[in-house]
Amino acid sequence: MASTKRARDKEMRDDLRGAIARGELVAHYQPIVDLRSGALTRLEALARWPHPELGWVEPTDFVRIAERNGLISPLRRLMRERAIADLGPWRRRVPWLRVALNVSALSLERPNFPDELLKGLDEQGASPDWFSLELTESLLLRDPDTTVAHVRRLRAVGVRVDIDDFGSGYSSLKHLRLMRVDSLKIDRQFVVAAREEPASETIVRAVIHLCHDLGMEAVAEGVETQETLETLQALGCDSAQGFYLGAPRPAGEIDALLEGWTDHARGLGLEARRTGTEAGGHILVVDDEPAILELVGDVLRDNGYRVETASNGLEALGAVQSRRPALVLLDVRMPILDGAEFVHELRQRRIDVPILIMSAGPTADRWATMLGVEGSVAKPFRIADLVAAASRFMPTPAAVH
Ligand code: G
Ligand code: MN
Repeated sequence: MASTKRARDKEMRDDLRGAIARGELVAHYQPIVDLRSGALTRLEALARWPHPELGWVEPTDFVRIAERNGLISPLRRLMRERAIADLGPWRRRVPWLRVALNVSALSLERPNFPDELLKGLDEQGASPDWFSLELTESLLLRDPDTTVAHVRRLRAVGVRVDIDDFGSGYSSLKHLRLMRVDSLKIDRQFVVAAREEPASETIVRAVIHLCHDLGMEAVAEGVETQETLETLQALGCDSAQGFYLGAPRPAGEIDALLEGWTDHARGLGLEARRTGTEAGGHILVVDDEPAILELVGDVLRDNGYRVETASNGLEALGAVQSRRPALVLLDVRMPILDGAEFVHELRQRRIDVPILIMSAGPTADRWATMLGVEGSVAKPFRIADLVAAASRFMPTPAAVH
């Protein structure tokens, strides 16, 4: 028996080695969706191996073989090169789109991992903000110091780092104490069961809170029904992925997916905004803190202004594209797309709107200068200051009766 298994393993290993060398592995892509705006934010690249006898082989069946036989590095490289080549044209349509690559902790802790990744991007004319890495915990962190240093370095240059399958396997709370990441992907076993099983719902709710309290985004995987989607929205989950939102599909089908995305998202009951340039004569307030949105919104409305709100840069981008505001009041630190990225995206689209940075104390002015925007309002501000700032850009409208 054992020898048969060994022979089979050896055969698989040789087949895999050949397939990688010949570039036969392909990537399928699955959408990750922002639940507030309905925007498609990332595509997870999932390796698929078309085996001549076995049909499509899933990563769970070949990544382990690759890891044990020194094939993981060439496999990762092949997937990365594929993903960059595929993503380039897609980003022309959806400029914030990133591709998510799965990386095991074992790969990440290799000494040359960040250099190799960044050099690879550079060679293909891509930049770090094209990417997110999904850390899978197929092994315990053997060398936490190196892993932490690599995560920090990659995030500092703009690569997103997310923890995959959170709550299962070896992914643990300890890692969150060790390092900052962008999001936790809540393992699908909890998401699938959340509707029926109170314990799972409690776990999902708690992980969402944990994410928000640590300044991270919560992502749910394995969304298979409308009911689950609604539960996640009610719990304040930021993003989601799953067969219901979109199954993994070959690169050749992604253009059509992007093309029809707005209608698709609307069909799911998500508010994907259409683009347009209708002038709004209103103020757009952007902050991830609901209390600030409420307060600033109330003050401005009391002073006769019309107000729209958005809770991150991505939502704000959608809002600006559908109804051009007369002024944007912009927070800097926000999940998904922060204030600086929002300004950058506006410039790329040649959209010119006056912006005032809302940020704590002296940093507000520094941010405004650095981003080259009209000015700032330092938090905490007095109501009179806020109204005075707004009236510099929009004449005070008649008070609302
Ligand atoms: O753990 P990770 O998220 O990397 O796993 C990705 C795998 O999960 C893919 O192989 C994909 O086909 C599968 N998958 C994607 N969406 C769903 C879903 O909604 N339900 C289930 N059961 N599997 C999914
Ligand atoms: Mn993943």
